Amino acid sequence: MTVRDPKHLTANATSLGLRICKPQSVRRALRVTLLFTALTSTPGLAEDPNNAGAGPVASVSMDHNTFIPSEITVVPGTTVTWVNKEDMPHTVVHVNKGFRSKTIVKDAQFSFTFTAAGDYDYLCSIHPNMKGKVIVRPDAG
Ligand SMILES: [Cu+2]
Repeated sequence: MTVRDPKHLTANATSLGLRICKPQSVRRALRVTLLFTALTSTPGLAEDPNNAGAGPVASVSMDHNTFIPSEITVVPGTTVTWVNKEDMPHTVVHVNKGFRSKTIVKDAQFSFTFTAAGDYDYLCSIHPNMKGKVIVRPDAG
């Protein structure tokens, strides 16, 4: 055997390894996604609308391309529910990526429970001029 042959084999093994590795990471990503789906659909978690009565609640309407009220102040642990009142579809997207709704059609809603104090600026990704803010403060209310 010449020196060149093992090198050649190594190169083959590497490309083979990459080929094997790729589906594995896809499978792992899928498993993580499934786990995440299972967790978020577990009753009792914040995003479950059935859990809305467990803590303080607040609601924001979406109408006339506006979040109403555009700014609300709540205590930590409050579940805020956005309800779309008009035919125009909207989304609720936190600018710092803490939460993000799917497209909310008329009469549909999205909820998020705010556990940490802070200012949460959000907008509608379909109409970026449509903005709102949730202020979470322990001394609110
Ligand atoms: Cu919108």
